[in-house]
Amino acid sequence: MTYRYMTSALDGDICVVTLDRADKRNAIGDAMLEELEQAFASLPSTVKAVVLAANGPHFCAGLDLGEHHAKARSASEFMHMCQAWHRVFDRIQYGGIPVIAALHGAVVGGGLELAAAAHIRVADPSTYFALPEGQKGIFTGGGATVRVARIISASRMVEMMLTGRILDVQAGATLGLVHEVSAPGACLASAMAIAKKVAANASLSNYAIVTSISRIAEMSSAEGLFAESLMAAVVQTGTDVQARLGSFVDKSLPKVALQEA
Ligand code: 1HE
Repeated sequence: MTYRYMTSALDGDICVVTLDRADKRNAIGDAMLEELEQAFASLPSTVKAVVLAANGPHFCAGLDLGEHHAKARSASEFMHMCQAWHRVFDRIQYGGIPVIAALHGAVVGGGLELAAAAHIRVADPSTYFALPEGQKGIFTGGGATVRVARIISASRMVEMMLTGRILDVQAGATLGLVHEVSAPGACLASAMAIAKKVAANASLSNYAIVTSISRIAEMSSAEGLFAESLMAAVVQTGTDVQARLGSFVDKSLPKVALQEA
């Protein structure tokens, strides 16, 4: 599949989806959003993890403000556009395939909303985060009030938006936006290494991890425990459970020990 604003390439059982609109800092317009949806909707069944990366000096500058200005969208047009972003980012988060984002430079506005839909975020030391919508006279519309607020807390997000505060990579790590800081220039390599490790897990376990934990976090304890037991029952009947447990029993599986990390 060829795209105008991104590339999608297979590296074994990893698919690398790369935002490729560096001249506009990977700002997301309507056409790019459609391509993003297509890229995640058309993952081959052999893919076990996705790395989401970006070309150019920044990961993503968020909504294409030039297009937004030119289109002068009505309230209902903007609502529909936001719902399209929600649909696409939901597909990324709940598609059942682990997504590892490789971040660098600006991860701002809708770029942060996109990164928040990924399951693991690896960041180059150059990475910084901001939600500058208030300064532009708009508001988040790509899911930040749900995803970013749940990661960093609603209170932190309110302060971040009111003040236009920019979080550097260390602040992002402290708040949970960054899971691993790579060596300078190595976020893609680090993300690929993590993706390979993740891809080696049982696919059904990965499916359960990426689809059920965030949803159960929104349930009551009673509902969550019930949902967990159902999910565990489904995973337990997966095809490679017996073989993997057998490797533990015959002691060929590596132990859970610090040196294995
Ligand atoms: C853009 C965009 C954009 C850059 N839409 N064209 N997002 C923001 O408020 C971020 C606005 N952008 C910036 O603050 C800066 O551009 C960056 C810090 C991201 C990058 O700075 P820099 O110096 O590397 O690049 P630049 O010179 O500012 O921009 C290069 C080009 O990219 C330039 O176009 P050119 O034709 O003049 O070369 C910029 O206009 C263009 N560009 N960012 C369109 N965002 C669902 S709601 C989501 C809400 C939001 O995401 S609001 C947007 C928040």
